[in-house]
Parts: sequence; C-alpha cells; structure tokens
Amino acid sequence: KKITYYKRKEVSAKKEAFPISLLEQSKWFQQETKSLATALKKASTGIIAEHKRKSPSKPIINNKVQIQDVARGYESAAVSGMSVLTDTNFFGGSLDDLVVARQATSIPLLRKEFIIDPYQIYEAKAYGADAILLIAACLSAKELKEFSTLAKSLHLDVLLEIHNEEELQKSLCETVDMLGVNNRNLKTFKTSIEISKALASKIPQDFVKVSESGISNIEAISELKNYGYQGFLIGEHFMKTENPGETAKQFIK
Ligand code: IGP
Repeated sequence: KKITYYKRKEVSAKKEAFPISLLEQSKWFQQETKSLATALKKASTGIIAEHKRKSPSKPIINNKVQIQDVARGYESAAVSGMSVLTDTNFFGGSLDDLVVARQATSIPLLRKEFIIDPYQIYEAKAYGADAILLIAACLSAKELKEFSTLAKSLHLDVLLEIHNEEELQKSLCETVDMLGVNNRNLKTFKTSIEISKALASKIPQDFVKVSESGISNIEAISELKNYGYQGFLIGEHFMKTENPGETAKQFIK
C-alpha cells in the first residue's frame, strides 16, 4: 500500500513532463518485441536472470558491476531473458538501466516494476522492454485485465505475480502469458520454494509457470521442473557474485 502511494505520485509527475504521445516516438517503441514466454518454452532450462543492486531485505547486493556487463554476461550464459529492476527507492534501479541493458543485449527484457498505472506500460515499451510484470497483490481483478490487455496490444508479454490461491483466482485472464509464483513472503522476506510446489497444480496448463525468488541451486530447479515450471527468476544468487553471467552459466546446460 505504501508502495502504491509513492508510485502514484511518481507517475503523475512523469505524465505531465513526458506524455504518452512522446513515449510513442521513442525508437524502442517502434521496434518489434521478442516473446519472453516463447523463449522460456523453447529452452531446456528457462532462466530469467535479474539485475538488482539492492533490495528491501539487502541494502547492498552488488554496487560494483556495470549493468551492460551483466547484460552481456547473461546473454552469453544463454539465459532466456533478463529482468531489470527500474524502481529507484527500494531497488536502486532506473529506466536508464533498462535502456542500457537494451543497448547491450538482444535477449527478451522484463521491466521489473510496481505497475499501478497504464502509463508505466507505455513507458516499459518506450525504454526497450519486451515484457512487463504485474503484481496481483497491488492490483484489482479489473486492473489486471485492463493492464494485461493493454500490454498485449503493445506486443509486450505479461508475467503476472501471485503468492497465494486467492491471488491466483483473480489472475486467470487470457491476456496473461506467464504466471509467476513468488516464493518470498513479503511480510517476513523469507523464501521457500514450497510455495511454488503447493500452487503448481492449481495453475491451468495454458500459462507458462515461473518460479520467482530464493532459487540458489540447480537441485531446486530440477525439482520445480517436475512440478511443471518452465521459468526460473533468479536475482540475488547471480548478482551477489563478481561476475553474474559466469554464475548464471553454471545453471544452464
Ligand atoms: C528475484 P531473488 O531471491 O532470486 O533475488 O529474487 C525476484 O524474484 C525478486 O527480485 C522479485 C521482485 C518482485 C522484486 C520478485 N518479485 C517484485 C521487486 C518486485
């Protein structure tokens, strides 16, 4: 709720300074996007590797490595996509990070953001994203439908994040490509892949299943594959090392 409040202020200031009609003129806005969902389905191990400098639970994960090097490293590790945090307050990211990543790599990019307004979806496209994250805990069923429909009309894939069955029930729209189960309890910050396992059978087959957070070994991935997961969103385990791309490489056969 606090996040929503501060995002609303941030977005309304930007709308004034930089209307959608300007965003539409961006070079990236005109460019064709690549499907993250398709990349995950094609891969034998579909990894979405995240760029994250810090988080609410960890004040410094990595503030040395350059994002363009991270992006190139992830690409050469053959990950299926890269997630770029664009939130500044909590995660130390920005839209400039998204552009730098876009210039460094051609793999599908996910804008990792607390999206509470359609404006941010236009922005994602204008700054080079191929996919957006929507968080069920932040949005109503009506907004989830509206926002995912807009994203699809802009040829952006949608990853919808859930954490429990109630959130899953309001998230089953045909305009959603991937359902992401967040293993992190946002109240305690503790992670457990048991959450992904418990929700797996309740997610209909037509969604690409993604397991998010707290994944730090290959055993967890092979276990989650048995539950039908085709995507694995990994941040900290890669980012806490000097060479995130090299670390990611060990996860992909
Ligand atoms: C990555 P981890 O534990 O591998 O660093 O987690 C990603 O799942 C996490 O950063 C995340 C996130 C979010 C961040 C999941 N959902 C929503 C910001 C907003």
